[in-house]
Amino acid sequence: MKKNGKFYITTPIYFPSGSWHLGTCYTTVMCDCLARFKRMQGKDVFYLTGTDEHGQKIETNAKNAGMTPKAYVDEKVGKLKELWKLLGISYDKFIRTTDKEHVAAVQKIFTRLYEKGDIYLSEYEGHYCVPCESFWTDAQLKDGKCPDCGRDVKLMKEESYFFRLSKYQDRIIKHIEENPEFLEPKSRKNEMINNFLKPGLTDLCVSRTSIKWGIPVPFNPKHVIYVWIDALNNYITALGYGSDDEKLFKQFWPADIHMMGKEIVRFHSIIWPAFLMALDIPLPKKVYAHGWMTFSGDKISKSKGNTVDPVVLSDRYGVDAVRYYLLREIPFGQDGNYTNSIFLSRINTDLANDLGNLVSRTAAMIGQYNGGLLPKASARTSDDDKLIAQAEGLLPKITEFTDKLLVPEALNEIIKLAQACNKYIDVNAPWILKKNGDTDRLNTVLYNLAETIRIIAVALTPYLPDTAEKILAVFEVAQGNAGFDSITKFGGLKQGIAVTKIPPLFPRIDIEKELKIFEADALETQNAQLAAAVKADAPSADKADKNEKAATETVVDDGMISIDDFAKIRLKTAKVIACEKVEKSEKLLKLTVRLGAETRTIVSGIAHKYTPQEMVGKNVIVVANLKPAKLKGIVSEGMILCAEDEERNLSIAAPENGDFPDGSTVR
Ligand code: ME8
Repeated sequence: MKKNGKFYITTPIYFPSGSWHLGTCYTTVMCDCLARFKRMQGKDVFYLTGTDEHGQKIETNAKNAGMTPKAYVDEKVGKLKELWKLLGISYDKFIRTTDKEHVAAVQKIFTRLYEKGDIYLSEYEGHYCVPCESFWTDAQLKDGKCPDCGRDVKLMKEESYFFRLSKYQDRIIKHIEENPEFLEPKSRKNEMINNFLKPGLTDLCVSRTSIKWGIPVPFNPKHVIYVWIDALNNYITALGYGSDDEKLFKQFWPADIHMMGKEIVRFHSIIWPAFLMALDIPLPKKVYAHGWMTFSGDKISKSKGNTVDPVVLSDRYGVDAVRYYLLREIPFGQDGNYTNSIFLSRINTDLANDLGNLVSRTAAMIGQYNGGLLPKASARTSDDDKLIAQAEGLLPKITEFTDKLLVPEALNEIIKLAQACNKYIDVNAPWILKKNGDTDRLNTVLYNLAETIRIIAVALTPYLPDTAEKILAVFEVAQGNAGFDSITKFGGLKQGIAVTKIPPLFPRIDIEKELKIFEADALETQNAQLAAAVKADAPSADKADKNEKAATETVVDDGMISIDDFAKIRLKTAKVIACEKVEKSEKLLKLTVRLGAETRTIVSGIAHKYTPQEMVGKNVIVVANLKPAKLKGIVSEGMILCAEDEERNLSIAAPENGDFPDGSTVR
C-alpha cells in the first residue's frame, strides 16, 4: 500500500518499579491500538515507549535490593518488556533514559538552554516528596503532606539550576487557547489554564546535588539533571535529536499524539511545551490525557495496594480479553471502573456470545451443510442488503471514532455487526433452508455470514490482533490480504475456499466459580482492602448469575414419565404484549403475556438472543401452572418454552398457525 503520511505516537516512559497493574497497561494498549490502526491506514508509524530510570526513588530501591541502580533497572526493564510482549504491544522503539544516546543528547540540550540564558544557577528550598520525586510549595501541600500520595515531605534547600518557565507562560496560554486540538479532553484545558497557567508559573528547578543517580550536568558535574528535563526530552532524543543522525527526527517530529494519564498532563502540556519553545522546536500536535482505571472506585495503584494483575488475567482468560476490557471500558477522557464481575461479564456477553459464538456457529454450519467449502451467493434479499450495507459501513464508522480517540465506540460498532449477523442467522434459519432443500438461499446466507465475519475480523485487527488472526485463518485469509482496503467492498471471500472449524474463541465463563477463585486469591494476598473490595464485588454477580441460571434452567428429568405426569403440566398459547430488559441482568427479559382473558408477567432468560422489540407481538407457549418465582425482585408467573441447540442458540416454541388464539391449551 502507498504510504499516506506519518504518525508519531508516544506513551510516557514508565518507572521501572516492577509492579505494573492493569491501569498502567492502559496507556500502552491504547497507543498500540492507535498505532496498529494507523499502520493499517497506510501511514508510516513510529510508536515510542520506554522507561524513566533516574532519580532518588530508583537509587533507594536499588540500595534496598542490594544492587547497583543500573543492575536494578536492567532487571526491571526486562520484566516490563516481557509484559508488553505478552500484551502484543507493537512499539517501534523502546527508549531507556540510561541509553548513552539519550544521556548525551540531554546533556547537549541542557548546555544549549544554559548558554541561551533559559537555565540559570540559584538556590532551591521546598517540600520534597521522595516517592513522587516532586517539590511542593506551602500552598500545594495537603495537611502538610504530599498532595499526590499523602505521604510525609521533607524541607530541602540546595544549590540548583533553574529553567525560566515563567518566561513562556503567555505563549503557552496563547497556544492552548488558539489550538483547541492541542490539549484534550477539553476539561484538562480548563484545569491547566485556570489552576496553573493563570495563577502564574514559577521557574522550574532542573538539577540536584543531593541525588547521584542521574545524568550529570556536563559543565558542573556535582549536579545531576533533575527528572523532567531528562524524562520529557525522551520524545525527541528517541528520534535522534541532538545526535549525528536526525533523520527520524526530521521525518516524525512533531508528535501526532502524546498520550498519558491525567496525573501527568501538567508536565506534558505546560513544562514540555516550554522546553520545546526554548529549543525552537515545534510543539506536538496533541497531548491527550486519559482517565484512570479504578478498582471499585479507587485509582488502581501500587501504593493503594489494590493492583489487578494483567498477567494473571491474560493467563486465565486470554490477552485479547484483557485488551478488549481496557479498550472498551474507559470512556473518552473519563475514569473506567474495574471489577472482576464486570470483566467476566464482558467476556461472556461481547466476546463469547456475540463474537466467538458467531464464528464457530458459521464455520460449523458451512462444515455441515456444504462440506466445509464456502458456497456461492446468488440473488440478494432486502435482508441481505441491510447486512451488507452495515458491513460496508463498518470501516468508515470505526475510522471516524478511532480518529477521535473514541475507541470504545469503535469496538461497539464491531460488536454491533456481530450481533446483526447472529440475528441474520436466527431470521434466516439456515437449518430450515437445508431441511426444505432451498440450497440457493442457504448458500447465499452462509456466504454473507462468512464474508461479514471476514470484515469484522479485519476491522478488529488493531484492537484484538490475536483474535482477528484466528478468525481470518478460518477463512484462509492471509495477513497480506487483510488490510483495510480489503473491507471497503463486500464480496472479498472467494467461493470454494476451505472453511475450518474452530473451538470457541472465548469459552463461556462460569462467573460464579471464577469469582470464588478471585476471592480466594485476594485473601491469600493478606491485603484486607483488596479482599474486601473483591468480596463486595462477588455477591451481586453471584446472585445475578444464580438468578439467571434459575431462569434458564429447564425442568428436565432423564427418566420416562407417565401421561398423568405430563398432564400435570399445563401448557398454554400466549401473545407477548409488552417486553423490557431486566436491569443489571445480561439474560433476563420481563415479558407481559396475554393468555386469552388473563395477563401475566413472565421473566425469561432469553435476553442474549432476543431484544424486547423482537419479542413484542410474538406468539409463545408458556408453562401456565409453574409456581411463581421471584427473579431480580420480579415475580415471574410461568415459563416460556424455547428450543436450544448445542451452541446455546434459542428458538421460541410457538403454534404453527400465527393466528391461533392465545390462551388455548397445548397438549
Ligand atoms: O508517570 N489507570 O510513569 P508511570 C490508567 N515516568 N493509567 C494509569 C494508572 C491507572 N490506574 N496508573 C498508571 C510516569 N497509569 C512517568 C512519566 S513521561 C516523560 C514520565 C499510567 O510508570 C500513567 O498515567 O507512573 C502513565 O500514563 C503510565 O501509566 C506510566 O506511569
